[in-house]
Amino acid sequence: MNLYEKCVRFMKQTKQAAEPNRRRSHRYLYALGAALVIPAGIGALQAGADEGQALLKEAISHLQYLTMANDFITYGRGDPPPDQLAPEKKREVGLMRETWRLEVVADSESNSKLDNPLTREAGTALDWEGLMKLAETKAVRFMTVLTCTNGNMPLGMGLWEGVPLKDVIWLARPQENVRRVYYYGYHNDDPKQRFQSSLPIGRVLEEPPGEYPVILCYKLNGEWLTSKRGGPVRMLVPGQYGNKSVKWLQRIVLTNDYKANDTYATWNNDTVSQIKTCARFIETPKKIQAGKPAPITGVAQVGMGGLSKVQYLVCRKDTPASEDDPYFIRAAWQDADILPAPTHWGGGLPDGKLPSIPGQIDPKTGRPYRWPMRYTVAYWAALLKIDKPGQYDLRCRTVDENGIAQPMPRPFLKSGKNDIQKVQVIVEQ
Ligand SMILES: Nc1nc2c(c(=O)[nH]1)N[C@H]1C(S)=C(S)[C@@H](COP(=O)(O)O)O[C@H]1N2
Ligand SMILES: [Mo]
Repeated sequence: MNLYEKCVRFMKQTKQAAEPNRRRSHRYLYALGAALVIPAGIGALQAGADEGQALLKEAISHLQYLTMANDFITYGRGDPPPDQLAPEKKREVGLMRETWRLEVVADSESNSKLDNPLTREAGTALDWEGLMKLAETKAVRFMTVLTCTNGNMPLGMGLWEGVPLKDVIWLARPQENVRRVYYYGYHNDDPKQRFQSSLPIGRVLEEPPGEYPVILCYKLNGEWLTSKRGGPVRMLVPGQYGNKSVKWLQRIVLTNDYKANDTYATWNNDTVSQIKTCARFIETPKKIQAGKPAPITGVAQVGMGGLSKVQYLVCRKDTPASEDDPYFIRAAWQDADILPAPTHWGGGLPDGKLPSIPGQIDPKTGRPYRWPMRYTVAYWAALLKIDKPGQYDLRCRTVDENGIAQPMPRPFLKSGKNDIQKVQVIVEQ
Protein backbone atom coordinates (compact mmCIF):
# COMPACT_ATOMS: atom_id res chain seq x y z
CA MET A 1 0.00 0.00 0.00
CA ASN A 2 1.55 3.32 -0.94
CA LEU A 3 0.95 6.45 1.09
CA TYR A 4 -1.82 7.64 -1.14
CA GLU A 5 -3.67 4.33 -0.90
CA LYS A 6 -3.24 4.44 2.84
CA CYS A 7 -4.61 7.95 2.90
CA VAL A 8 -7.78 7.15 1.00
CA ARG A 9 -8.44 4.07 3.12
CA PHE A 10 -10.37 5.95 5.75
CA MET A 11 -12.96 7.09 3.31
CA LYS A 12 -13.68 3.72 1.91
CA GLN A 13 -15.40 1.06 3.93
CA THR A 14 -12.62 -1.03 5.39
CA LYS A 15 -13.29 -4.77 5.34
CA GLN A 16 -13.83 -4.97 9.10
CA ALA A 17 -16.05 -1.93 9.09
CA ALA A 18 -18.05 -3.08 6.13
CA GLU A 19 -18.65 -6.70 7.11
CA PRO A 20 -20.90 -6.36 10.15
CA ASN A 21 -22.65 -3.45 8.49
CA ARG A 22 -23.02 -4.81 5.05
CA ARG A 23 -26.76 -4.20 4.88
CA ARG A 24 -26.51 -0.86 6.52
CA SER A 25 -23.81 0.47 4.28
CA HIS A 26 -25.86 -0.59 1.28
CA ARG A 27 -28.79 1.39 2.53
CA TYR A 28 -26.47 4.36 2.89
CA LEU A 29 -25.20 3.90 -0.59
CA TYR A 30 -28.63 3.92 -2.11
CA ALA A 31 -29.75 6.85 -0.08
CA LEU A 32 -26.71 8.80 -1.16
CA GLY A 33 -26.80 7.56 -4.73
CA ALA A 34 -30.45 8.38 -5.13
CA ALA A 35 -29.92 11.86 -3.80
CA LEU A 36 -27.25 12.60 -6.36
CA VAL A 37 -28.58 14.69 -9.17
CA ILE A 38 -26.78 13.64 -12.30
CA PRO A 39 -26.21 16.90 -14.16
CA ALA A 40 -27.44 17.53 -17.66
CA GLY A 41 -23.96 17.36 -19.13
CA ILE A 42 -23.50 13.83 -17.94
CA GLY A 43 -27.04 12.74 -18.76
CA ALA A 44 -26.51 13.96 -22.29
CA LEU A 45 -23.54 11.73 -22.93
CA GLN A 46 -24.47 9.74 -26.00
CA ALA A 47 -22.70 6.51 -25.28
CA GLY A 48 -23.75 4.58 -22.18
CA ALA A 49 -25.53 7.25 -20.17
CA ASP A 50 -27.21 4.59 -18.03
CA GLU A 51 -24.05 2.61 -17.71
CA GLY A 52 -22.22 5.77 -16.65
CA GLN A 53 -24.81 6.49 -13.98
CA ALA A 54 -24.58 2.96 -12.64
CA LEU A 55 -20.79 3.18 -12.47
CA LEU A 56 -21.00 6.52 -10.75
CA LYS A 57 -23.45 5.16 -8.22
CA GLU A 58 -21.18 2.22 -7.53
CA ALA A 59 -18.14 4.50 -7.06
CA ILE A 60 -20.07 6.75 -4.70
CA SER A 61 -21.17 3.74 -2.69
CA HIS A 62 -17.56 3.32 -1.52
CA LEU A 63 -17.71 6.58 0.40
CA GLN A 64 -18.85 7.13 3.94
CA TYR A 65 -19.16 10.59 5.39
CA LEU A 66 -17.95 10.22 8.98
CA THR A 67 -14.72 8.29 9.51
CA MET A 68 -14.68 5.34 11.92
CA ALA A 69 -12.40 6.18 14.88
CA ASN A 70 -9.98 3.43 13.89
CA ASP A 71 -9.81 4.49 10.27
CA PHE A 72 -8.42 7.97 10.96
CA ILE A 73 -4.89 8.41 9.78
CA THR A 74 -2.75 8.83 12.90
CA TYR A 75 -0.07 11.47 13.08
CA GLY A 76 1.84 11.94 16.25
CA ARG A 77 4.88 11.30 18.27
CA GLY A 78 5.92 9.52 21.39
CA ASP A 79 8.30 6.69 22.05
CA PRO A 80 6.27 4.69 22.76
CA PRO A 81 3.13 6.45 21.53
CA PRO A 82 1.16 6.96 24.76
CA ASP A 83 -1.80 4.94 23.47
CA GLN A 84 0.45 1.87 23.35
CA LEU A 85 1.39 1.94 27.03
CA ALA A 86 0.23 -0.99 29.16
CA PRO A 87 -3.08 -0.44 30.99
CA GLU A 88 -1.38 -0.28 34.41
CA LYS A 89 0.98 2.39 33.14
CA LYS A 90 -1.90 4.33 31.60
CA ARG A 91 -3.73 4.20 34.89
CA GLU A 92 -0.65 5.42 36.74
CA VAL A 93 0.03 8.37 34.43
CA GLY A 94 -3.54 9.57 34.12
CA LEU A 95 -4.43 8.20 30.70
CA MET A 96 -7.53 6.39 31.95
CA ARG A 97 -10.78 8.15 32.61
CA GLU A 98 -10.62 7.26 36.34
CA THR A 99 -7.14 8.72 36.77
CA TRP A 100 -7.20 11.56 34.24
CA ARG A 101 -6.49 15.05 35.61
CA LEU A 102 -6.25 18.40 33.88
CA GLU A 103 -4.21 21.18 35.41
CA VAL A 104 -4.83 24.87 34.68
CA VAL A 105 -1.97 26.97 36.01
CA ALA A 106 -0.17 30.29 35.50
CA ASP A 107 3.08 30.31 33.56
CA SER A 108 5.80 30.55 36.21
CA GLU A 109 7.94 32.61 33.81
CA SER A 110 5.22 35.16 33.30
CA ASN A 111 3.10 37.45 35.48
CA SER A 112 -0.32 35.95 34.73
CA LYS A 113 -2.58 35.93 37.76
CA LEU A 114 -5.08 33.16 38.51
CA ASP A 115 -7.09 33.14 41.73
CA ASN A 116 -7.87 29.44 41.62
CA PRO A 117 -5.22 27.41 39.83
CA LEU A 118 -6.24 23.80 39.26
CA THR A 119 -3.32 21.61 40.27
CA ARG A 120 -2.62 17.98 41.04
CA GLU A 121 -0.53 19.02 43.98
CA ALA A 122 -3.37 20.83 45.72
CA GLY A 123 -5.86 18.19 44.63
CA THR A 124 -7.82 20.80 42.67
CA ALA A 125 -7.06 19.58 39.13
CA LEU A 126 -10.14 18.85 37.02
CA ASP A 127 -10.96 15.15 37.04
CA TRP A 128 -13.25 13.06 34.87
CA GLU A 129 -16.18 13.47 37.24
CA GLY A 130 -15.73 17.23 37.18
CA LEU A 131 -15.59 17.22 33.40
CA MET A 132 -18.75 15.13 33.15
CA LYS A 133 -20.50 17.45 35.58
CA LEU A 134 -19.65 20.38 33.33
CA ALA A 135 -20.75 18.34 30.32
CA GLU A 136 -24.27 18.09 31.75
CA THR A 137 -24.89 21.74 31.00
CA LYS A 138 -22.07 22.79 28.67
CA ALA A 139 -21.42 19.92 26.26
CA VAL A 140 -21.26 20.88 22.59
CA ARG A 141 -20.87 18.76 19.52
CA PHE A 142 -20.05 19.54 15.95
CA MET A 143 -18.73 17.91 12.82
CA THR A 144 -15.32 19.02 11.70
CA VAL A 145 -12.45 17.65 9.65
CA LEU A 146 -9.15 16.66 11.22
CA THR A 147 -6.38 17.53 8.81
CA CYS A 148 -2.61 17.93 9.02
CA THR A 149 -0.74 20.97 7.70
CA ASN A 150 1.54 18.64 5.76
CA GLY A 151 -0.93 15.89 4.88
CA ASN A 152 -1.90 14.89 1.37
CA MET A 153 -5.40 14.02 2.48
CA PRO A 154 -7.64 14.92 5.40
CA LEU A 155 -6.96 12.54 8.32
CA GLY A 156 -10.61 11.91 8.97
CA MET A 157 -14.01 13.50 9.37
CA GLY A 158 -15.48 13.38 12.86
CA LEU A 159 -18.46 14.26 14.98
CA TRP A 160 -16.70 15.54 18.09
CA GLU A 161 -18.13 16.21 21.52
CA GLY A 162 -16.63 18.10 24.41
CA VAL A 163 -16.81 20.90 26.97
CA PRO A 164 -15.69 24.34 25.79
CA LEU A 165 -12.19 25.05 27.04
CA LYS A 166 -13.36 28.48 28.21
CA ASP A 167 -15.60 26.90 30.84
CA VAL A 168 -12.63 25.17 32.43
CA ILE A 169 -10.39 28.22 32.15
CA TRP A 170 -12.98 30.31 34.00
CA LEU A 171 -12.91 27.75 36.86
CA ALA A 172 -9.29 28.77 37.42
CA ARG A 173 -10.44 32.42 37.82
CA PRO A 174 -7.87 34.22 35.66
CA GLN A 175 -7.54 37.85 36.74
CA GLU A 176 -4.98 39.65 34.61
CA ASN A 177 -1.96 39.45 32.31
CA VAL A 178 -3.27 36.58 30.24
CA ARG A 179 -2.61 36.79 26.51
CA ARG A 180 -2.06 33.18 25.49
CA VAL A 181 -2.95 29.64 26.41
CA TYR A 182 -0.23 27.01 26.16
CA TYR A 183 -1.15 23.35 26.44
CA TYR A 184 0.31 19.89 26.14
CA GLY A 185 -0.35 16.27 26.85
CA TYR A 186 1.32 13.25 28.34
CA HIS A 187 4.75 12.75 26.79
CA ASN A 188 6.38 9.89 28.69
CA ASP A 189 7.75 12.43 31.20
CA ASP A 190 10.43 13.28 28.66
CA PRO A 191 10.68 16.99 27.79
CA LYS A 192 12.07 16.10 24.36
CA GLN A 193 8.86 14.24 23.55
CA ARG A 194 6.55 17.02 24.63
CA PHE A 195 4.19 18.18 21.88
CA GLN A 196 2.81 21.55 22.80
CA SER A 197 0.53 23.99 21.14
CA SER A 198 -1.01 27.35 21.97
CA LEU A 199 -3.81 29.75 21.18
CA PRO A 200 -4.50 33.41 21.84
CA ILE A 201 -6.82 33.75 24.84
CA GLY A 202 -9.32 35.55 22.58
CA ARG A 203 -9.82 32.47 20.39
CA VAL A 204 -10.55 30.43 23.49
CA LEU A 205 -12.98 32.81 25.19
CA GLU A 206 -15.10 33.81 22.20
CA GLU A 207 -16.06 32.68 18.73
CA PRO A 208 -18.09 34.36 16.00
CA PRO A 209 -21.75 33.29 15.85
CA GLY A 210 -22.01 30.13 13.78
CA GLU A 211 -18.48 29.00 14.56
CA TYR A 212 -17.50 26.45 17.16
CA PRO A 213 -15.60 26.75 20.41
CA VAL A 214 -12.29 25.11 21.19
CA ILE A 215 -13.26 22.03 23.20
CA LEU A 216 -11.86 19.53 25.64
CA CYS A 217 -12.99 16.63 23.52
CA TYR A 218 -13.99 13.28 25.02
CA LYS A 219 -16.22 11.73 22.36
CA LEU A 220 -15.87 10.96 18.67
CA ASN A 221 -18.89 9.81 16.65
CA GLY A 222 -20.85 9.29 19.87
CA GLU A 223 -18.27 6.97 21.51
CA TRP A 224 -15.69 7.75 24.19
CA LEU A 225 -12.53 9.03 22.57
CA THR A 226 -10.14 6.09 22.22
CA SER A 227 -6.60 6.20 23.50
CA LYS A 228 -5.36 6.07 19.92
CA ARG A 229 -7.32 9.20 19.04
CA GLY A 230 -5.89 11.00 22.10
CA GLY A 231 -8.31 9.96 24.85
CA PRO A 232 -9.45 10.25 27.53
CA VAL A 233 -9.37 13.93 26.49
CA ARG A 234 -7.79 15.80 23.60
CA MET A 235 -7.99 19.41 22.58
CA LEU A 236 -10.07 19.94 19.46
CA VAL A 237 -9.70 23.25 17.68
CA PRO A 238 -12.23 23.56 14.87
CA GLY A 239 -11.07 25.42 11.80
CA GLN A 240 -7.37 24.94 12.44
CA TYR A 241 -4.93 22.24 11.46
CA GLY A 242 -4.47 19.10 13.56
CA ASN A 243 -1.34 20.26 15.35
CA LYS A 244 -3.55 22.49 17.55
CA SER A 245 -5.58 19.46 18.62
CA VAL A 246 -3.19 18.04 21.20
CA LYS A 247 -3.84 14.44 22.25
CA TRP A 248 -3.67 12.93 25.78
CA LEU A 249 -4.20 16.45 27.16
CA GLN A 250 -3.12 17.05 30.77
CA ARG A 251 -1.92 20.59 31.30
CA ILE A 252 -3.02 24.11 30.41
CA VAL A 253 -0.78 27.07 31.13
CA LEU A 254 -2.02 30.66 30.98
CA THR A 255 0.69 33.12 30.07
CA ASN A 256 1.30 36.76 29.35
CA ASP A 257 3.60 35.74 26.50
CA TYR A 258 2.22 36.83 23.15
CA LYS A 259 4.13 34.40 20.96
CA ALA A 260 3.24 30.94 19.75
CA ASN A 261 5.57 28.42 21.37
CA ASP A 262 4.11 25.52 19.39
CA THR A 263 6.27 22.47 18.78
CA TYR A 264 4.97 22.43 15.23
CA ALA A 265 6.10 26.03 14.67
CA THR A 266 9.64 25.08 15.65
CA TRP A 267 9.42 22.47 12.90
CA ASN A 268 9.00 25.15 10.25
CA ASN A 269 5.20 25.25 10.03
CA ASP A 270 2.68 28.09 10.12
CA THR A 271 0.58 27.11 13.16
CA VAL A 272 -1.68 30.14 13.15
CA SER A 273 -3.63 30.10 9.87
CA GLN A 274 -7.02 28.52 9.27
CA ILE A 275 -7.66 25.37 7.23
CA LYS A 276 -7.53 25.80 3.45
CA THR A 277 -10.00 24.66 0.85
CA CYS A 278 -8.63 21.98 -1.53
CA ALA A 279 -9.63 18.91 -3.52
CA ARG A 280 -8.12 15.42 -3.60
CA PHE A 281 -8.83 12.34 -5.65
CA ILE A 282 -10.11 9.18 -4.01
CA GLU A 283 -10.69 6.84 -6.95
CA THR A 284 -9.56 7.38 -10.51
CA PRO A 285 -9.17 4.74 -13.21
CA LYS A 286 -5.66 3.89 -14.40
CA LYS A 287 -6.88 2.83 -17.83
CA ILE A 288 -10.08 3.69 -19.64
CA GLN A 289 -11.46 3.19 -23.12
CA ALA A 290 -11.66 6.05 -25.58
CA GLY A 291 -15.12 7.62 -25.61
CA LYS A 292 -16.41 5.56 -22.69
CA PRO A 293 -17.35 7.25 -19.42
CA ALA A 294 -15.55 6.24 -16.23
CA PRO A 295 -16.31 7.48 -12.72
CA ILE A 296 -13.91 9.51 -10.64
CA THR A 297 -14.47 10.39 -6.99
CA GLY A 298 -12.73 12.65 -4.54
CA VAL A 299 -12.91 14.61 -1.35
CA ALA A 300 -12.84 18.37 -0.89
CA GLN A 301 -11.67 19.94 2.33
CA VAL A 302 -13.86 22.94 3.03
CA GLY A 303 -11.61 25.54 4.55
CA MET A 304 -11.89 29.16 5.58
CA GLY A 305 -12.96 30.32 2.11
CA GLY A 306 -15.81 27.80 1.85
CA LEU A 307 -16.43 25.71 -1.25
CA SER A 308 -18.40 26.59 -4.35
CA LYS A 309 -17.04 24.18 -6.97
CA VAL A 310 -14.85 21.19 -7.58
CA GLN A 311 -13.33 20.89 -11.05
CA TYR A 312 -11.12 18.54 -12.99
CA LEU A 313 -8.78 19.07 -15.89
CA VAL A 314 -7.62 16.65 -18.55
CA CYS A 315 -4.35 17.43 -20.37
CA ARG A 316 -2.01 15.38 -22.54
CA LYS A 317 0.62 13.84 -20.29
CA ASP A 318 3.39 16.25 -19.23
CA THR A 319 1.77 19.31 -20.78
CA PRO A 320 3.75 22.03 -19.01
CA ALA A 321 2.04 24.93 -17.29
CA SER A 322 2.74 28.19 -19.03
CA GLU A 323 5.08 30.46 -17.19
CA ASP A 324 2.49 33.12 -16.53
CA ASP A 325 -0.12 30.54 -15.49
CA PRO A 326 1.56 28.04 -13.15
CA TYR A 327 -1.74 26.82 -11.74
CA PHE A 328 -3.52 26.21 -15.07
CA ILE A 329 -6.06 28.91 -14.18
CA ARG A 330 -6.81 29.55 -17.85
CA ALA A 331 -7.14 25.86 -18.79
CA ALA A 332 -10.44 24.17 -19.66
CA TRP A 333 -11.50 22.87 -16.25
CA GLN A 334 -14.77 20.95 -16.08
CA ASP A 335 -17.18 20.90 -13.15
CA ALA A 336 -17.54 17.80 -10.99
CA ASP A 337 -20.59 17.23 -8.80
CA ILE A 338 -20.35 18.03 -5.13
CA LEU A 339 -22.32 15.25 -3.46
CA PRO A 340 -25.26 16.34 -1.32
CA ALA A 341 -25.42 15.68 2.41
CA PRO A 342 -25.74 11.94 3.00
CA THR A 343 -28.81 10.45 4.61
CA HIS A 344 -26.64 7.85 6.32
CA TRP A 345 -23.65 9.47 7.97
CA GLY A 346 -21.42 6.44 8.54
CA GLY A 347 -18.75 6.61 11.23
CA GLY A 348 -20.40 3.84 13.22
CA LEU A 349 -23.34 5.99 14.36
CA PRO A 350 -26.32 3.79 15.27
CA ASP A 351 -28.43 3.55 12.11
CA GLY A 352 -26.20 6.21 10.63
CA LYS A 353 -28.40 8.89 12.19
CA LEU A 354 -27.01 12.10 13.59
CA PRO A 355 -27.91 13.27 17.08
CA SER A 356 -29.08 16.87 17.27
CA ILE A 357 -26.22 19.24 16.48
CA PRO A 358 -27.15 22.82 17.22
CA GLY A 359 -25.98 25.14 14.48
CA GLN A 360 -25.18 22.50 11.89
CA ILE A 361 -28.24 20.27 11.71
CA ASP A 362 -31.91 21.30 11.66
CA PRO A 363 -33.61 19.21 14.38
CA LYS A 364 -36.89 19.28 12.44
CA THR A 365 -35.53 17.71 9.30
CA GLY A 366 -32.29 16.12 10.48
CA ARG A 367 -30.62 17.82 7.50
CA PRO A 368 -27.74 20.33 7.53
CA TYR A 369 -28.69 24.00 7.45
CA ARG A 370 -26.02 24.67 4.86
CA TRP A 371 -24.05 22.42 2.58
CA PRO A 372 -21.16 21.98 2.30
CA MET A 373 -20.40 22.93 5.87
CA ARG A 374 -17.34 25.02 6.64
CA TYR A 375 -14.36 23.14 8.14
CA THR A 376 -15.67 19.75 7.09
CA VAL A 377 -15.31 17.69 3.92
CA ALA A 378 -17.59 17.22 0.94
CA TYR A 379 -17.28 14.34 -1.47
CA TRP A 380 -17.45 14.85 -5.18
CA ALA A 381 -17.76 12.73 -8.28
CA ALA A 382 -17.69 13.06 -12.04
CA LEU A 383 -17.84 10.93 -15.15
CA LEU A 384 -14.61 11.19 -17.06
CA LYS A 385 -14.76 10.78 -20.82
CA ILE A 386 -11.78 11.18 -23.14
CA ASP A 387 -12.23 10.61 -26.86
CA LYS A 388 -8.68 10.16 -28.12
CA PRO A 389 -6.35 7.34 -27.03
CA GLY A 390 -3.14 8.39 -25.32
CA GLN A 391 -1.63 9.23 -21.97
CA TYR A 392 -3.16 12.00 -19.93
CA ASP A 393 -2.70 14.01 -16.74
CA LEU A 394 -5.81 14.40 -14.66
CA ARG A 395 -5.96 17.20 -12.10
CA CYS A 396 -8.56 18.38 -9.58
CA ARG A 397 -9.07 21.67 -7.80
CA THR A 398 -11.59 23.58 -5.71
CA VAL A 399 -13.06 27.02 -6.22
CA ASP A 400 -13.91 28.70 -2.94
CA GLU A 401 -16.89 30.91 -2.11
CA ASN A 402 -14.87 33.97 -3.02
CA GLY A 403 -14.52 32.50 -6.51
CA ILE A 404 -10.81 31.81 -6.05
CA ALA A 405 -9.35 28.60 -7.48
CA GLN A 406 -6.92 26.35 -5.62
CA PRO A 407 -4.09 26.77 -4.67
CA MET A 408 -4.83 30.48 -4.42
CA PRO A 409 -5.35 32.60 -2.40
CA ARG A 410 -2.80 30.86 -0.14
CA PRO A 411 -0.40 28.80 -2.25
CA PHE A 412 2.39 28.59 0.33
CA LEU A 413 2.72 25.09 1.72
CA LYS A 414 3.83 25.89 5.24
CA SER A 415 0.34 27.05 6.14
CA GLY A 416 -1.27 23.87 4.75
CA LYS A 417 -0.66 21.58 1.81
CA ASN A 418 -3.02 22.54 -1.01
CA ASP A 419 -1.04 22.00 -4.20
CA ILE A 420 -3.05 20.76 -7.16
CA GLN A 421 -3.05 16.98 -7.30
CA LYS A 422 -2.21 15.23 -10.56
CA VAL A 423 -2.72 11.58 -11.50
CA GLN A 424 -2.20 9.68 -14.74
CA VAL A 425 -4.82 8.09 -16.95
CA ILE A 426 -4.18 5.92 -19.99
CA VAL A 427 -6.85 5.97 -22.68
CA GLU A 428 -7.00 2.91 -24.95
CA GLN A 429 -8.71 2.42 -28.26
N1 LIG B 1 0.24 14.71 22.17
C1 LIG B 1 0.29 14.89 20.84
N2 LIG B 1 -0.76 15.44 20.22
C2 LIG B 1 -0.74 15.64 18.88
C3 LIG B 1 0.40 15.31 18.12
C4 LIG B 1 1.51 14.73 18.80
O1 LIG B 1 2.54 14.41 18.21
N3 LIG B 1 1.42 14.53 20.16
N4 LIG B 1 0.41 15.55 16.75
C5 LIG B 1 -0.53 16.57 16.27
C6 LIG B 1 -0.63 16.64 14.82
S1 LIG B 1 0.66 17.37 13.98
C7 LIG B 1 -1.75 16.20 14.15
S2 LIG B 1 -1.91 16.45 12.49
C8 LIG B 1 -2.87 15.54 14.88
C9 LIG B 1 -3.23 14.20 14.26
O2 LIG B 1 -4.31 13.64 14.98
P1 LIG B 1 -4.69 12.12 14.84
O3 LIG B 1 -3.47 11.29 15.11
O4 LIG B 1 -5.82 11.87 15.79
O5 LIG B 1 -5.14 11.90 13.41
O6 LIG B 1 -2.56 15.34 16.24
C10 LIG B 1 -1.90 16.43 16.88
N5 LIG B 1 -1.84 16.18 18.29
MO1 LIG C 1 0.13 17.40 11.78
